[in-house]
Amino acid sequence: MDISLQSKKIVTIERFILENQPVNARGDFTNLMYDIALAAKVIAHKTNRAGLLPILGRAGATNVQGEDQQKLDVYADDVLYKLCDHTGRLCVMASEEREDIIPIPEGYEKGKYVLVYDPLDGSSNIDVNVSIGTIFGIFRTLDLDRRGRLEDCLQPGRDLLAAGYVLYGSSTMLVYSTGKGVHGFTLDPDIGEFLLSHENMRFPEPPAYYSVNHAYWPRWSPQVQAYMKWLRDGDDSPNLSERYIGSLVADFHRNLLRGGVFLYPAELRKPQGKLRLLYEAAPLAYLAEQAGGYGSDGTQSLLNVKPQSLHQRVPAYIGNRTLVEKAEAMLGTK
Ligand code: AHM
Ligand code: MG
Repeated sequence: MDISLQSKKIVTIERFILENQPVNARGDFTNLMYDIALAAKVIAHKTNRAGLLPILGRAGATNVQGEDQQKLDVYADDVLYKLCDHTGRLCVMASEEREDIIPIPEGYEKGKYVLVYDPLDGSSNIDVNVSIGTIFGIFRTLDLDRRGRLEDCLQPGRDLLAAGYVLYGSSTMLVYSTGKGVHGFTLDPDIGEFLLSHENMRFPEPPAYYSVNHAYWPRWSPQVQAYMKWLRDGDDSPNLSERYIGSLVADFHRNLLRGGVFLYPAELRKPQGKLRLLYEAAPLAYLAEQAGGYGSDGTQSLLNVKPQSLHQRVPAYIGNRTLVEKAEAMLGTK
């Protein structure tokens, strides 16, 4: 444990959630946030040992079963599911890892919330020890009967009650918003607690970075190419440096701290882009707005796009408001 007693206060995520819950809250929402924070710790415990399991497995053969060999993204999906399915707080879930909605199993009470998540985004980076993340969003169910239907999951980002991400990086951080600013917590692994480390995060001005996969240059429209040039050396541009990890949570987090824009544009032959609206683009656009930034599909706020299907993809421009509005202007849509 290495908590500096010079800091004014030490605030655990539990205390912060409790103190910031809506006045008449009955605790379900607060407890759901605890569940997610716990899932984050369990997943972090495993990701921190990525690469070790096969070694440890051979050494201590007693307790190594099939699940230790599981791919980490499947493991993370399972952890979130198993921590949330039986609590009576959720009505239905949806995960990037699963084709269909995830019903609450028979025999368990259903609650009024809907959880959508990408359990481990950027998982192709695991094997090369690059930061990865979990992204989540919480809606209220639209259904008084709490049947847990597809349409309860297909809500626009504008209707999110909360969204956040967990970054498994040099330290593990949980960053979330319930519509009252964006707050970041760092996991102290010794005491197993997320402690408030970044209160009220805002995209700084002037921004420093743009993040895009430049290898796709030939696939972009002339307007997208012109915008990329502007970001770098346009007349009234902040002359940004490029930083691209290829791991969405890590790229977004760096830009939130340093200022910048993350881009995954439409391509000429893939106009829908790559990112998933429900599990990736909408939650991060929600956080961006809460941090004074903006998320757009190039034509409109990502928060206004209503998903038509669970795994719908969408082009995405997310970061400092000035940079994203410039994208909309240069793409000729505004
Ligand atoms: P995934 O959900 O299959 O992990 O893919 C999403 C990831 C993001 O983390 C990242 O921003 C993007 O894919 C990188 O894509 P690319 O390799 O095309 O640059
Ligand atoms: Mg993903």
